[in-house]
Amino acid sequence: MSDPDKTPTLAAQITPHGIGGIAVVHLAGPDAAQNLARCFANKNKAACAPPTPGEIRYGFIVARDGAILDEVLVAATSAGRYEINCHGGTATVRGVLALLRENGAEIVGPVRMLEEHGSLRGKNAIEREAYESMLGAKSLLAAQHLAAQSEGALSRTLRAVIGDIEAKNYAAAQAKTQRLLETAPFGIALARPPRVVIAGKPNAGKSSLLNAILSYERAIVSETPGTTRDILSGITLIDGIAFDFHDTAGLRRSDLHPEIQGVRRAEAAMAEADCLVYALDGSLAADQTEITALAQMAQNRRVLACLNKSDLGTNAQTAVRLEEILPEAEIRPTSCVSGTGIEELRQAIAAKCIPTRDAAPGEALLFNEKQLSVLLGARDGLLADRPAEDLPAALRGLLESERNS
Ligand SMILES: Nc1nc2c(ncn2[C@@H]2O[C@H](COP(=O)(O)OP(=O)(O)OP(=O)(O)O)[C@@H](O)[C@H]2O)c(=O)[nH]1
Ligand SMILES: [Mg+2]
Repeated sequence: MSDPDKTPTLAAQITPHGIGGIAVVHLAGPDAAQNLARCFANKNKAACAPPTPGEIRYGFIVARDGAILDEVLVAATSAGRYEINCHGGTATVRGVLALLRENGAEIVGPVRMLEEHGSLRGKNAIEREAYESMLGAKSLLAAQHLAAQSEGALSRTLRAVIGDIEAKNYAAAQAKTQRLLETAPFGIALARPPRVVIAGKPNAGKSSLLNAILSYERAIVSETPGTTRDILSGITLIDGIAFDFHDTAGLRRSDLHPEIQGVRRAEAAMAEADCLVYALDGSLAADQTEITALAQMAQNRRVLACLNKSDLGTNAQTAVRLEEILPEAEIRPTSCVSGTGIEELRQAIAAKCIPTRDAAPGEALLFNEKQLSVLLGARDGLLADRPAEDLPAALRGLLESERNS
């Protein structure tokens, strides 16, 4: 059993996994120097001491049986912290990490390494989560805003809200809470691109819409109804924000096993969508069952109806039926042949998913569902005549370091 009070010696690959010229492994902790000394050899392949802080040494990583694993450059970035520059390639790095483990290090991911021995040390849970989300950011805009949260933008605002509540300055706390809640759809979308599912009957033009939205031929398009079976996805940026689009099988009854499976997958994707783009061939008369189903969908989720094939003319009856169940702004005429309406559809999707996008650089943003739910609770508490005593505790819970809590 390891001593829980003792900081462990950790090893982590901090460059991405895959094939590359160089891979960097970090080794840090109280036993890092001994660990490295057991497997590091100099240019003459003789055992040698690891470098001292500020020094870089050329040498080899040598297995216990004397086999050379890799030719490396080892830098000591500070006392007990080493950067081993190995040759890239999954097998080499795996071998080096396995040897460091045999020598006593715990193998961890880059975020854990940063938490224990790097720039995440001292950050609270929110700041670490922001950092982790920033590593997976799909756009520069997302990376910038998440970096600001990692640097403390949201933590500072939450502390200010707690301070306002403790000083019984409820109006100020309410105003800050309200602003944070407004930012949530934007912040959450930056941390996890909204899932937009394109659904509808076979041949409505769903795959054509996906291709037009992504601006490349992601999906097979054909005049044969029932072409798409599997879910096809693609990420694209709209005004600098990433959206995750999914094309699905046309919804219809079928006796064919693959098509039945396709429709099941489509329905499952629709259930998980942040926004549903329901495509209709707008040149044809829509059937009432489809309109009724669409009206039901629109009751509990974000839905946009797409009257596709507008270049073939729009069936007046279909347009009227849609207007009976959806606001005009949510009915988008499009043509995948001429491109008409595609940019407007993209903008409508972005507006539907993210009503407020006016966050200033560096502004505090809520960026995950847990934060949203705590802040919704805080707002309700603040709206009550006497705000609950435990409100500051709930907000503080977000800030606490998960590892120490
Ligand atoms: N005129 C016209 N034809 C279109 C338009 N969009 C798609 N089509 C055509 O309609 C047919 C079906 O298009 P798809 O994009 O494959 O339709 P889908 O909804 O994905 O069909 P399934 O995968 O079978 O469910 C193809 O022949 C397309 O070229 C459009 O806006 N105008
Ligand atoms: Mg298709």
